[in-house]
Amino acid sequence: MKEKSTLLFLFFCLWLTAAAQKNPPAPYGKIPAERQMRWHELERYCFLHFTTTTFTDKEWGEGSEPENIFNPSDFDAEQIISAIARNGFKAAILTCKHHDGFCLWPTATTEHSVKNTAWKNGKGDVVKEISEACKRHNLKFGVYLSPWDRNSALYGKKEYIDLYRKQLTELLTQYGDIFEVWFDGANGGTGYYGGANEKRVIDAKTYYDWPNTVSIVRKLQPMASIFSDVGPDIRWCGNESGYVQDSCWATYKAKGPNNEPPNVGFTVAEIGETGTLNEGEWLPPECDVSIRPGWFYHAKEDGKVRKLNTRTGNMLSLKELYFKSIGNGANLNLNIPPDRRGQLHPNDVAALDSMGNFIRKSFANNLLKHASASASGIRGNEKRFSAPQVLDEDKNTYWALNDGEQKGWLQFKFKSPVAFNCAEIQEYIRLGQRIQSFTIEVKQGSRWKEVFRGSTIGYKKLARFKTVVSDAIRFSVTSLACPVIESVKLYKAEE
Ligand code: FUL
Repeated sequence: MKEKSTLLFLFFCLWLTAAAQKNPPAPYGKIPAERQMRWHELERYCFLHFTTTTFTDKEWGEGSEPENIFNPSDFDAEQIISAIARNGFKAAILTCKHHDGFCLWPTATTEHSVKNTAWKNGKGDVVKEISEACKRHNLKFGVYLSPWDRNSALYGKKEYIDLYRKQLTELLTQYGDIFEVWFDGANGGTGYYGGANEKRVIDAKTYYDWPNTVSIVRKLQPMASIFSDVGPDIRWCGNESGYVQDSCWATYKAKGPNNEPPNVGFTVAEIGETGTLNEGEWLPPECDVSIRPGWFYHAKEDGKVRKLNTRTGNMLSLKELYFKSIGNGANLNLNIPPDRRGQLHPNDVAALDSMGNFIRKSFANNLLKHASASASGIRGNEKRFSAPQVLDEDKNTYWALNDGEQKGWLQFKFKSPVAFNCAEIQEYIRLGQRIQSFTIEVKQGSRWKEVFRGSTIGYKKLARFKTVVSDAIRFSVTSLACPVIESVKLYKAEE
């Protein structure tokens, strides 16, 4: 009798396990919020650094610049935004106020703004014109508001935090939907500070009281993702050179120097490049990097704009930027600074066009559209978790294995051999980032030949290898929990 009930119980457990495989896998670890999902899908956008330093030829303004220094001779938001839009960038983030404290909009909080310039007789508003051009071109718009303000007499005091929050509130209420709010961690110390001309050192761990500033953003723009060294939605990638490591987790637990608690402007930067496995929050990296050596426009750098294929000094090429950021699961925030006219310089436009063309041509033709797909297994033997689900355009379908199966493969076959050199793989990250390692092999005669060995995948991985000609490709994974692959594509990218 006892044996019989044990047996029944065992069958019941087996049935329960089998039944569970009919359902989608449970999420693994931390997963993205909806606002972060929207942010991932943008992939690339442009930073616009523009302020008094465009006219003084400096990078960091001191805060003492007379307002009238800001005087673009022919500001043209349409010229700027149309160049960004036609090259496939999905948004623009404007330095509404940089460290010099000069506000590009007629704020009520300070006299140090466009309203006290001769530009447009003090009636101009760069934030308005850029945000409206973004709307016309169906781009999202984001704001950078430097916490460090070298102009304000209040900087360093409690009152400055109130002023900063008022400025943020103006930006978040007067210019439509904001997709990203960018909090810079730089705090250099010395400044004009209303004429005091002194060094003001703040405690980056406490002074800004970030949680209360974050709640203003949440209240006024709930779908905006907030960027900083520590998130809460997007993390700094840890460098300004435009890359994350090949092995990169969207999850991230920041560390402060000397094991102190981390904060904005107070982290061990390198951890941003890799993220942290099984630790911290879903905090994917953004690579912010300039198309020129500096963040602001300087005529002397006109010959140093990044090139598509070759490095400029030690600056990565535009192609490298693309593959080392987006190709490793990060987003790319490529800075392209307006010049003294208030337009993008022709060299920068040409560079942007070359990058846009490269991406458009390289990724226009997904060769797997003509392939058949099979897999090492299918979760619950359900069609909705089968191999062909990675080939459709539906972002909500995927291939998955049974719980407990952490290794598996997908195989794609062509009717006749094709030439290719780049695979694009996406995990279904709404259920977490799972893949720890993978290989890509191609069939050569009767043997499989490995052409790529990689680590993480996450939102997107671009695996590049030497052009091969083959009629079959196998993608094998090792996963932290059963693999959940949303899409696999194959391209012959331009060399
Ligand atoms: C840094 C700033 O100091 C640079 O000027 C630039 O704005 C860059 C994006 O962030 O921390």
